[in-house]
Amino acid sequence: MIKEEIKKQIEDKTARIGVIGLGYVGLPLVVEFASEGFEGIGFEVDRKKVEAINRGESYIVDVPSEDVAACLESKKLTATTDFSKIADCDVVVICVPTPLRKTKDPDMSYIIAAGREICKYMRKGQLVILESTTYPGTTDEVLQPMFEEAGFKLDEDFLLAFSPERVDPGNPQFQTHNIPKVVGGVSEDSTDAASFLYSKIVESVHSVSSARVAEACKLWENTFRAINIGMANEMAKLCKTLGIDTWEVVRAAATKPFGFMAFYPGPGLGGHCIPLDPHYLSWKARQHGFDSRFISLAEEVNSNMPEYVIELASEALNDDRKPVNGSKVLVLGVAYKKNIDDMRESPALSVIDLLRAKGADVVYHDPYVPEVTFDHAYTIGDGEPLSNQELTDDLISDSDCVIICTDHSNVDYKRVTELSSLIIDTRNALDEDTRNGSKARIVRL
Ligand code: SAJ
Repeated sequence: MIKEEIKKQIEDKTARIGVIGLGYVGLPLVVEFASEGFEGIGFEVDRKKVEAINRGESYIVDVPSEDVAACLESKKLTATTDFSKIADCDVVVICVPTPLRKTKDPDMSYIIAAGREICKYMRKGQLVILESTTYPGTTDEVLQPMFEEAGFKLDEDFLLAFSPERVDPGNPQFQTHNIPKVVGGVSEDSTDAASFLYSKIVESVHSVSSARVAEACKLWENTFRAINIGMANEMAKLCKTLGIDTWEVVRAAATKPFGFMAFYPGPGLGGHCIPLDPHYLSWKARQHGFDSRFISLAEEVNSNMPEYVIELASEALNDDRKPVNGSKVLVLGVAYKKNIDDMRESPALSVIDLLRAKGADVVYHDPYVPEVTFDHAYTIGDGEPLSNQELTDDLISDSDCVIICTDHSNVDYKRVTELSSLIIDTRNALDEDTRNGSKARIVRL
């Protein structure tokens, strides 16, 4: 059985660690292993990423270039597009994307492609770990049969486990080493070896009984967020109906020191995880005839928020005897959440598209996002790209309505309230003093 041999290589750090996919998950991971004295080999299909790493440059916010350079210096890190080097690795960790198809079904193509590359170069004695977020059953139903069909026997020739990534890009407090790692193997030996490996780079490892438990754990974590954000969004509509300040209610509820976790309403659900991960769970559930209604309801509520924002803007412009059609609207902040430049699934894209479909003349200002493009398959407006406009006095005062979609910290909101006539604040970006001193009419979620 190969478990003891692999654990010995891990103990004396002769184990060569291959990481497939050098994005916001894979690059921090391979650098963490290399920094701990393991030889790390990064596999990427994107040659530009490989060349950057081999020049000692990082393209991931949480990985300083100095760390990459130091690992190169110590000859503990190389990046390559040559997947045949998988044969040299004792451990192979898969960190590839798991997007959704347009039909909201899981797109497993990246995991399958990585599995096929491993099959080509696999040899006896390797530990394979999947980190990409995916539905429960992927590791033992998709990857394990691939390796067995290639002639390898579990526990005798290879070990296989799942360990969810928990990277929170830009989070200064939690980085790879101090985020507890959940690990579940398709066999006891696999769980044991994979847990031992991660114990060398992470302060706390939580082993579970199977890969499916580990896969389900990750989806539970992120579905929890999507559903609670959905509840916050529904509460915002309910409070407005009752004439109650939503934000004041949440702030008050958050004083409860136990049994409550604050979530806040917003213009919708953005990012590369939360809008997508629950669909991996509900898709798998449907294969077994189970309808996960909370996931569907959260999706319905969250994906309706851009329309709700447009309703608020339309009603407010109507009060000024202005149709949306022909109105000048300034969207403030388009990234999917504050103080980052990431646009993936950003609800601001839907807000802009819906405004354009109603004939509004839309511009945006976002200090982090130089340009916005639209996927024509999804747009109902004209879908033309937009570029960031400087936040000049004229840009603000010329707008019939300002919609704050993302509450970046480095925007002078006081000036916006002094120069604009109508503001729709979807993020509670305007504090009480700013609101009280405002010349503009302010409508909040
Ligand atoms: N959002 C709300 N209201 C909230 C919280 C979030 O509308 O109360 C919106 C955000 O504006 C954003 C979307 O939901 O558009 C997702 O926000 P997020 O805070 O969940 O941010 P993400 O997508 O960066 O989530 C990541 C996740 N990390 C991983 O999946 C590894 C998530 O598990 C983390 O909990 C989250 O970061 C975090 O805590 O910041």
